[in-house]
Amino acid sequence: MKMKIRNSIAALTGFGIMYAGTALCQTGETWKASPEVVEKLSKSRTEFNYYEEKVPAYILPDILANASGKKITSPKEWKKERRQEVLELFRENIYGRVPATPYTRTFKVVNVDKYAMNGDATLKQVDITINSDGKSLVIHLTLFVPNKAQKPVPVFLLIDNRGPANIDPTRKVKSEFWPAEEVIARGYGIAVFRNADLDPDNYDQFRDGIHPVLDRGERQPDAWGTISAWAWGASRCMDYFETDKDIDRKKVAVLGHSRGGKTALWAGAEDQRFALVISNESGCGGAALARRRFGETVSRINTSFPHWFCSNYRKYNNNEDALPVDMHMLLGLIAPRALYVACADQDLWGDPKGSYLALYHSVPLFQLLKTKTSLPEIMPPLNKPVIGGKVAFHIRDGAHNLLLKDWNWFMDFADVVLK
Ligand code: GTR
Repeated sequence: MKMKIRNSIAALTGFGIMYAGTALCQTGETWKASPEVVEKLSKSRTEFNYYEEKVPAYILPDILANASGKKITSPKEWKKERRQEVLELFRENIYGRVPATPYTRTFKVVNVDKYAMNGDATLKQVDITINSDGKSLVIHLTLFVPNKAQKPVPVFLLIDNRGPANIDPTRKVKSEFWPAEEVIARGYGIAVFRNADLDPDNYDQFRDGIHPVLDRGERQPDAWGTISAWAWGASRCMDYFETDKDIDRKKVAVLGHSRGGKTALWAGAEDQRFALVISNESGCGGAALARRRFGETVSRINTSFPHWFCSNYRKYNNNEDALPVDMHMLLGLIAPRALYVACADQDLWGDPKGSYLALYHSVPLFQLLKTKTSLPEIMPPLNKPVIGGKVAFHIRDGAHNLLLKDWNWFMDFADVVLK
């Protein structure tokens, strides 16, 4: 049953939520893509859609129903049955499965500076070594904790997908991408590891990084891709946090930008120890609804980055409607924990509106799990973050990037949900 609904944001059907790709009739202040940006991007990438009115009609899978259409009506049903099923669907079809290979891990604090940042913070550098069957890999974790803290602190863990200049432990080079001083000043710990420690970001048939350490036998269509490997690395950092008395292990936020944002979402879905998940401009394969086919598409991402996802994901190239999930369900896997989705107005490639809609349609799950969460149907205006209980969203002016402005809004939310 497919029908196009005009001038209405959504209509409930027996199967899910139906959407129209037509311009929505909205009252109140809201963000709309600048026509100049739309035109410019459309000209530079002619095979992709940047026009809201050209988004096809689509039906989202019902976040509160199981595979046979039966409604999930209680937190118990979700936690005991459906959560695991949804997680499996994302493993099987998008990110791939982590191998069950046994491994050991050790933590070695290789450097401590109690007078970092002119005495404001303590720096710890920790080598997390993974060993399996004589093969090993080291994750280099950098962590600052505020010296004036009277008790264990909440911490932000950034999955760094940029160069080392963004995460300088000596603080000679500073970057808004990882604004350590500002985060320490607000009473949080701040940590980072490089995604490349887990898996260098190139398509090499999975011959480097963690793959040769843990992969066994022939590679399967649901074998973990690079994003899953990076997310697994975030969990190994979490393992370390659980041993560090300066850190409040119940208040760890995982955060990433762009491909790192996709990774943060998957890390939070797989590992429920993360109390707050922050996705900055994660786009396709992250927060943006795949079915909208706005900006980057499944087919494009699987072609440009064939190593990011499991090979099953390619079944959905130009075939998004066949996906048994969409990204509102990925966001739902974070519930009832806290979740922040952020976008930038020039980054239409990452589909800001599709990211907001995914967040909006994850809300019923946060509500089922008895959190006081709600969001307006219409997207907030530029530079006006919206906090709706356990979820938050902003669209910042400017280019695809992670800036101090974003971090400040993330910390405002953390002040509410973590402190
Ligand atoms: C782009 C890619 C996006 C996003 C981005 C990034 O080339 O198409 O999905 O991940 O890279 O990571 O900066």
